[in-house]
This record gives sequence, structure tokens and C-alpha cells, in this order.
Amino acid sequence: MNEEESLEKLKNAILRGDSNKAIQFVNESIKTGIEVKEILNRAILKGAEEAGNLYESDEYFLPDLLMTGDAINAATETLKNSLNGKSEIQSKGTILIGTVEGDIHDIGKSLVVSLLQGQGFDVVDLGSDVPPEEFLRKAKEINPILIGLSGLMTMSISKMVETVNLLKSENIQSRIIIGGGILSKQSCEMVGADDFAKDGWEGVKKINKLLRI
Ligand code: B12
Repeated sequence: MNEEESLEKLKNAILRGDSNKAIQFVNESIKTGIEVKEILNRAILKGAEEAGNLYESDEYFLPDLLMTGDAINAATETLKNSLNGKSEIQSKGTILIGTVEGDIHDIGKSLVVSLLQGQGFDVVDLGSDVPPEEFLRKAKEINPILIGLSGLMTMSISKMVETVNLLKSENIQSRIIIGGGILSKQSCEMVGADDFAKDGWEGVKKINKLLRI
């Protein structure tokens, strides 16, 4: 089977919400030597985007999306474990990430976590629906080089403002990036973050730039 076919099989398993097959196809893709970046970009990320579009066009319903979400998380977890084996890669530093309070969307954020790990960062993922105080508590504990806030809903922007205000008022020096499809240059300025990203690869590039890596 060629690379294209392997990745297509993985993408379809994700779209069907079949976690077991997704894990199996990730492992097969790794074994045949397909790069982690390709697996993420051309199969997992593509599956996530297609599922989102099918939901928007009323071809997918809530249970389909939840199953796709589970398959994505299973696939990215399997990829992460395969990266952990390569401990000789020197860490570029620790990034703290989470979806802001009131927002449970975590598929995109989990993909960004995998992308960052693939780039050699250590990532502490607080999950979704994370209160500002939790970001602060963890930032004090681990002193991350960068904090990433994810949010997909318009109302998440005000929670980002609240979170960034709290972090700054407590003198947290980490760079801050916000991510999600609803964001713009204006909302980034309003939040007071160092930068924003509407997609994962753009986010990774901007993070490297912010950290001058
Ligand atoms: C999947 C989904 C859900 C799933 C979430 C499952 C999960 N575990 O995440 C479920 C069904 C649970 C859900 C629930 C709801 N949803 Co919803 N959901 C979506 C949907 C269809 C796709 C989102 C997604 O996963 N996309 C795929 C990923 C790969 O893309 P992404 O999330 O954008 O992530 C990328 C970038 O944003 C970026 N990124 C993301 N985070 C970060 C962080 C950093 C640091 C960086 C650098 C980059 C970055 O990189 C990612 C990878 O490229 C979107 C519509 C859409 N097409 O976006 C609506 C959408 C986000 N949902 C919406 C709404 C309103 C809701 C609900 C309120 C619905 C309801 N009435 O119950 C609830 C919210 C509950 C809550 N309190 O959070 C609205 C938000 C509208 C708005 N502007 O406020 C949308 C836009 C749909 C719509 N058009 O109305 N949803």
C-alpha cells in the first residue's frame, strides 16, 4: 500500500469515528515510515476538518462528531506515544495550553498539542473548560516559555481577556498566543496576547517566531 492509500484509510477511520481502526492505521503508517507531520496534516487534521464541514452541512450529527472527536484523540495519543520514545531529541521548552473556561471544544487544541510535541516542545495540556485561575496556578508551577489559549466560540474571547489580564496582573512573563477560527487581529489586540492563529500549522510557525527558535 502506498503512502496516499495509508493516509486515506486513516482519515476514513477518523470520519467513521472508529477509534480502534484509527489507532491501528496510525501504527501502520508509522511502521511504514510516513513522517509524523504527514500523518497529522494529511490524515488526522483533514479528517477533523471534513467532519466539521459535514456537521455544518447537516450530513453529520452530534453523535457522529463526538465519535470522530474520540477517534482523533485516540490517533493523536498514539502518535504522541510514538514521539515519546525519541527522548534523545532535546526539548525546546515547555508550553502550557488549554481551552478557556466555558468552552469544551478540544479537537483543534489537541491537534496543536501533537504538532508542538512533533516540533520538540514539552506540552502541559490542561484540557478544556479551564478557568483563568487554573492557567495561573499551573503557570506559576511550571514557568512555561509560552501559554496557548484555545477558544472556538465568540463568547470565549471575553474569557481570554479575563485569563490574560489575570496572568499579567500576577506578573507571568510567558509569551501568550491565542488560537481558534473566530479570532482576528482586532480580537488579539483586545485580549492583549502576543499573537493569534486560526490554524495549527500557522500557530506553530508563529510560536517558533515568538520564541525566536
Ligand atoms: C466539533 C464541534 C463541536 C463538538 C466539540 C467536540 C470536541 N471535543 O471538541 C461539540 C458537538 C461538542 C460542539 C458543541 C458546541 N458547539 Co461546536 N462546533 C464544532 C465544529 C463543527 C468543528 C470544530 C472543530 O473541531 N474543528 C476541527 C479543528 C481541527 O479545527 P479548530 O477547532 O478550528 O482548530 C484549529 C485552529 O482553530 C487552531 N487552534 C485551535 N486552538 C488553538 C490553540 C492554539 C494555542 C493555537 C496556536 C491554535 C489553535 O488550530 C487547530 C488545528 O488547525 C465547529 C464548526 C467549525 N467548522 O469550526 C462548531 C462551533 C465551533 N460550535 C459552535 C457552538 C455554538 C457550539 C455549542 C454552543 C452548540 C450548542 N448549541 O450546543 C456547543 C458548545 C458547548 C461549549 N460550552 O463549548 C459554534 C460557535 C459559534 C460562535 N462563533 O460562537 C461553531 C462555530 C458552529 C457554528 N457555526 O455555529 N461543537
